[in-house]
Amino acid sequence: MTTVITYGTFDLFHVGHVNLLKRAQALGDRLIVAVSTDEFNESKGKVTLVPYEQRVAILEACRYVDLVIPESSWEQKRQDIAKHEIDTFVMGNDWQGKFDDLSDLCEVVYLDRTKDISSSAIKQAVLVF
Ligand code: C2G
Repeated sequence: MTTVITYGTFDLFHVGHVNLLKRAQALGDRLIVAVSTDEFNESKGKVTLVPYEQRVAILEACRYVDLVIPESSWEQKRQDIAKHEIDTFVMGNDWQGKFDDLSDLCEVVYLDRTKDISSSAIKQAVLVF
């Protein structure tokens, strides 16, 4: 059994997230998603509209996701990879190269982002509406 992991905020869940998760899940038998906690997002300088518990519930309802865990620090990835026996680490290519240091532990894959959609664009559109 091969296990894939990916990390993110997943605020205002949208088709870009779905496309990422679908392709990530296709790279193995099981997909784990580490969701940024509200506190971690604050440290990222990221304002989220959807609280952590709701972002977890939405991801757990996604057919491509097998397990959701909290992401509370930048440094936890190596520990997560060991603990969950990860074979493949996946991120969208806006992170291209940023996690290559993990390649001694597992395969590192960057997938093309879905064009013309983002949580921040949705926020902007809602504010204007
Ligand atoms: N994504 C995508 N296409 C989009 C928007 C997002 O493929 N149109 C991908 C991102 O590349 C990322 C994932 O969806 O891999 C989650 O995106 P965010 O919620 O914006 O995650 P981010 O804030 O980048 O947090 O430690 C890593 C961080 O937690 C990543």
